[in-house]
Amino acid sequence: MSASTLITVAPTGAESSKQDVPALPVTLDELVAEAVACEAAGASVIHVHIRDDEAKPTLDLGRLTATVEALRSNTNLIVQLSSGGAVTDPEEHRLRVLEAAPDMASCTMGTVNFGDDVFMNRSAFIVELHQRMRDRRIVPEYEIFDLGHLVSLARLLDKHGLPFGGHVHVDFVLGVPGGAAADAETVTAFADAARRYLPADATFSATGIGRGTLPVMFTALAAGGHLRVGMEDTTSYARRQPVESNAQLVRRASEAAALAQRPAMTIADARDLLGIRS
Ligand code: KMH
Ligand code: ZN
Repeated sequence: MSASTLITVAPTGAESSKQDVPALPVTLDELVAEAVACEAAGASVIHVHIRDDEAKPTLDLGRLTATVEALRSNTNLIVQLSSGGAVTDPEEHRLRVLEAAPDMASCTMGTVNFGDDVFMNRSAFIVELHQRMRDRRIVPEYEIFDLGHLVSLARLLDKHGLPFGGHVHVDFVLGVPGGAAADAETVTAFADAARRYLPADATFSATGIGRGTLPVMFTALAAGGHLRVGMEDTTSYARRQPVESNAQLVRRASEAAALAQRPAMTIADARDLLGIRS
């Protein structure tokens, strides 16, 4: 078990609107300010979705490149761009995200119902993403929304080899309506499956959407996993108490990790763990 806890912050996502969630960082300035505060609170990775001038999700390459540069010049965080985007984004736009040269990018391991929508991830698309990331020396974080996605990842690694950096890190995204549940039993079952199917040194983080946030966080810590927190997944801090900022969620995760005797990982250790070359 890792002696410390990797904390990833996912500050924005593609699903919530600024009208519904006024604290959501949607401009570059808001994102950078949140990133600085989250780094100070113990985050080492930032999972990034960006918005356009109307605060709508976008995969505009110029904006993504400027975002990577701004995060690099204002923080030491490991910058992970979402290649998932929004459910409406076409595959070629999602592949083009890699041209913004992040340290990491997400790679979702299968199609999943997403509320009334479908988050489409064809096998051929996943292989293309995995290979292009390796060619561009980008470290993937494999997103696991359901148990079969772990089995698909094992098959991908078997047929197409390890990712750039040689380390396999997955993130259990639990509680999407259409995917696996955000509860303690699911974290435990997925952690067991990861041990069974993935390389022995593979690591996992977990995030629970909405009400599943706390059970998933505490179970992931107990099971030796790492944490993802942020307003992409969680917009209520407690009952009838909206989240004030992403740093508030990172602070809570850091406190929980310290209580579990696995304090927040330094960014240098996170780079070593994930196989990210500076
Ligand atoms: N917004 C979801 C459709 C990712 O970032 O890679 C996809 C998602 C996963 O959030
Ligand atoms: Zn995302």
